[in-house]
Amino acid sequence: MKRVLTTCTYCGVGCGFYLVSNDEGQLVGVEASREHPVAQGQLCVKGWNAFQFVQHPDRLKQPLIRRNGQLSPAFWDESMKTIAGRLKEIQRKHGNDSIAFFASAKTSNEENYLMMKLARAVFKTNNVDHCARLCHASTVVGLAQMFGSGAMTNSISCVEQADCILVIGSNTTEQHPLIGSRIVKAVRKGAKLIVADNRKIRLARLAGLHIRHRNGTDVALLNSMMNVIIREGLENKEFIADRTEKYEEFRKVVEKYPPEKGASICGVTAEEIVQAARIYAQAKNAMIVYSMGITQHTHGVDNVRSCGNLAMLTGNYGRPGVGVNPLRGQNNVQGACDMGALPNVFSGYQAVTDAAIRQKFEKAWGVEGLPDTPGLAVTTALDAAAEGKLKALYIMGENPMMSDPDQNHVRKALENLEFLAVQDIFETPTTQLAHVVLPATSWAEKDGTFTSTERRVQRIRTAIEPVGESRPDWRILCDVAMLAGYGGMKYDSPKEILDEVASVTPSYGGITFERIGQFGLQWPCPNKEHAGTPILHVGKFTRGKGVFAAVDYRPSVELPDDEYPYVLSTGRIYFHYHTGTMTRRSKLLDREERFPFVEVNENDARRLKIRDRQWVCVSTRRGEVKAQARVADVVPPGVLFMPFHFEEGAANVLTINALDPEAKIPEFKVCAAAIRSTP
Ligand SMILES: Nc1nc2c(c(=O)[nH]1)N[C@H]1C(S)=C(S)[C@@H](COP(=O)(O)OP(=O)(O)OC[C@H]3O[C@@H](n4cnc5c(=O)[nH]c(N)nc54)[C@H](O)[C@@H]3O)O[C@H]1N2
Ligand SMILES: Nc1nc2c(c(=O)[nH]1)N[C@H]1C(S)=C(S)[C@@H](COP(=O)(O)OP(=O)(O)OC[C@H]3O[C@@H](n4cnc5c(=O)[nH]c(N)nc54)[C@H](O)[C@@H]3O)O[C@H]1N2
Ligand code: SF4
Ligand SMILES: [Mo]
Repeated sequence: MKRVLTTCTYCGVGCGFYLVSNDEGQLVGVEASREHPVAQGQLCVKGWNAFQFVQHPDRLKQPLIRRNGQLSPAFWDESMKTIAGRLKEIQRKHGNDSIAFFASAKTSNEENYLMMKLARAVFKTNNVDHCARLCHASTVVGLAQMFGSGAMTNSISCVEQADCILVIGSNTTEQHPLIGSRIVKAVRKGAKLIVADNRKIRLARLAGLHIRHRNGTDVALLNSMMNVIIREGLENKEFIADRTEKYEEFRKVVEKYPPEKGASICGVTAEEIVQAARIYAQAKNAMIVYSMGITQHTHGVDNVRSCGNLAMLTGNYGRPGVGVNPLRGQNNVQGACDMGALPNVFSGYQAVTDAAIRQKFEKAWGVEGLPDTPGLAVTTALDAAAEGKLKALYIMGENPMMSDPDQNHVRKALENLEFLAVQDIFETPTTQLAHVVLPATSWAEKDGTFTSTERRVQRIRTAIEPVGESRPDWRILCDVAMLAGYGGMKYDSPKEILDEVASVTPSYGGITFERIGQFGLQWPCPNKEHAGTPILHVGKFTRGKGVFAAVDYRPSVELPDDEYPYVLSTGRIYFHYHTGTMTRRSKLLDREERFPFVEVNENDARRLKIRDRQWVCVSTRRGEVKAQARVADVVPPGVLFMPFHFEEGAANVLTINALDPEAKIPEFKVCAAAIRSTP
């Protein structure tokens, strides 16, 4: 048996464990690491089963090229030449910005860095983005403006040092299980827990206060809480005076939200709001934990700002057990953002609009004329494709047919492209529309680094040989660059790539394979002597002073009416991961949840004569899907909840392609829907 220490490929908690393989090179299991600072010898069910999909017979084993309408096996050589050739041709014909690149939060930092380098240095476009757009784009925009950094302010270990934890729009025990278990531990030790989420998630049962406000009303809720805090003199006047600016403008807006007003917008009682405000503001150390319930709205950035405001108002920054903690979702979504797989920044959030920064990258990469205007995002690139303005798309490790809103719109967009290349480990509804499909190796077959939600940069290590003819994403990207005529992307290993990242990225300046060692380093880590940074904004915000934001409540764009009387909210469950490509190919996980389902409140179900486990039809203005009803009191009356893991009952057939104006994140959490039983 061989044991290789690596990092979990599923969520952003970033647990470390050993992958175990036998003499035949077959992965046979996972062994926990007691020494790992986050996992501490534990894992969730996805971690324990993370080896199962890797050598699944369905793995893509050779490239595919579309011939006479059919995808058929091809040689690497021909496939790579086709990709480089077609992209160059389309660039010549339609201009640099007719091509877009989707990087991947499932792949390594090194691979994301190369994808953004390929887009910018070789094809001279800023059209590069990844699934953070569908996830924490609101966080990256909102928190960066207020504090100068869009990452989690504190570390996972801080959870146990908090006296009060406000969990708002995060189903932590299912989606970030090893953070969820720390919250449970903290509560057992006496921390006060407030859950603001209208679903009865597991943490809600443990909470001293469970606020079940209407989806999409968080700004009103938080403004009202802050109204109470100011009214009762519970704000931290010293912190406000010393460390913040624009307080007065903010206070004027908050004054408009007495708890009675918040209560009527949110559908809760004023008393609950007052109680929440007091519990949070009176705690010595209060921590906010949030995720998709906050970000995935057309007012996602405003929601994020409200969370930032609440923590500033009470001085909860810059020490253990406090802060604003957006739990980043994918294993490496923090890293993909850090690496600049975003349309407006190079690695380390260095703006493409800054001439000095562009010059630095031009010199480092040996190129001229790096593009200076922000490019298209995942969502706006698909819109551009649907309108015929975008002509080619190169996707590495994303499945937009399943993960972007309004599947019919996405299909139309992808079918409209002159050229689509997709690099994945399995066939997906997205690869099915491609002109060329490339088989990538999975995380178990390559070296590199992932950055977890607490900014911890950790190693992944090769445990087994590549499956079939698959190749690591980083090698594929280097070859595309070379075939497209660029000589500046030749590397022998991911280690060399990370060294280049460190040389151009201040926050990663001191991060190397050697220094990461067994347990990683938390950025900012500016130089080789620096020990990393577990807590941000100590003594001073990254940008200097923290800026309060004056935000007003704006309703979601599509609210229930007579025809579509329910609010449909979408999300995820413990046993499955995203578009299901990996978890649905893991025996144990697949056995737990096999069918698409929709949660319905028991009162609604009674009225509609829908029984538990009965098949129903859920419809919106975009389309309809069949799913099993889960009748319980998890969702409140008037709300339906569907996970988006199931291809045969895809939630994103139903969702609305409405975007936050600043972050361009879709409103995955609210649209109007109808439900009926199927004959
Ligand atoms: N098992 C599993 N774990 C995962 C993933 C997975 O697919 N499966 N995906 C990973 C990724 S990429 C991400 S981004 C995270 C996401 O992790 P989470 O954000 O925790 O997951 P979601 O289920 O999308 O939504 C969380 C909660 O938001 C609530 N919510 C919906 N609308 C609102 C609202 O308007 N206000 C408030 N306050 N709450 C609302 C929902 O009721 C839900 O309970 O999970 C990561 N971990
Ligand atoms: N309705 C609804 N839709 C949502 C959400 C929601 O809450 N509701 N949440 C959104 C969020 S937060 C997110 S993060 C997105 C996720 O959206 P996606 O990123 O599109 O979803 P994944 O299933 O994680 O897709 C990753 C793809 O990468 C492949 N892959 C895995 N490892 C590798 C590798 O090493 N190399 C390569 N090349 N490929 C690899 C997988 O097989 C899979 O096809 O979904 C979004 N969509
Ligand atoms: S909590 Fe997240 S990182 Fe840890 S084992 Fe589970 S899925 Fe993997
Ligand atoms: Mo995500």
